[in-house]
Amino acid sequence: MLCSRQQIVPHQESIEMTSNQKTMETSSKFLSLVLRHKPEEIGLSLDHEGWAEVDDLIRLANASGRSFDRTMIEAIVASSDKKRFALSSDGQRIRANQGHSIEVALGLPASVPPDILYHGTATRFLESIFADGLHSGARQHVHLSANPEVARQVGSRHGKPVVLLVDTKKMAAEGRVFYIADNGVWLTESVPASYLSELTERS
Ligand code: HQG
Repeated sequence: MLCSRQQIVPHQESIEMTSNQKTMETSSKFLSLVLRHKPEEIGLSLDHEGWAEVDDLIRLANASGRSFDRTMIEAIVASSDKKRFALSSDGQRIRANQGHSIEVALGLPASVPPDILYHGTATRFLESIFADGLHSGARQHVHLSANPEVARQVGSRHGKPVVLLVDTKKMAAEGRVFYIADNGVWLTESVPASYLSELTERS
């Protein structure tokens, strides 16, 4: 369900890009769209773990007017700054590593998080977050980062960034479950406000 605050913002664009980079960026956004959110946009089928057949993806993407081939897909998978996508070991299937709004079973094992993780958001969401906690909204999970700088970049996609400290040690001790995606992003169902504090110079 899309809440009013939930605008899934696609990847940030760099300021200067060559036309090749631009094509890769556009194609990567398209892959995010069909592998995380709307496979039906091109009639693609994902299995319950989120995998699509690469041959189907290429055929359907081309039928929808985009220029895709295996070389381009492999280049996007290899060059994605956030390792957004993974190919199966035989190279026949592809899926997004995380960030889905459609329900998929990523099959990630529960993992013990570091004592603290970070969540980047925008200042305009703070009041609501400290009232209701962090919710996954349109996505399947709340996304947390081990690195405050990465969290700040994630937050800046939504406005003036602010970084929240998440007391993951306490959450884990109280039985809350965490997963780490293949690209290092930490995932959890939700974060009640009592585990959150704002990262300041002093903290
Ligand atoms: C906020 C990118 C008000 C939450 C990144 C966030 C990430 C609330 C926004 C990945 C709230 C959701 C995910 C509440 C949460 N009240 N606002 N109670 N609870 N929010 O885009 O974490 O480039 O769905 O703070 O790197 O920003 O796409 O999540 O600001 O890993 O590969 O609601 O997306 O990866 O926004 O980003 P999003 P996110 P990609």
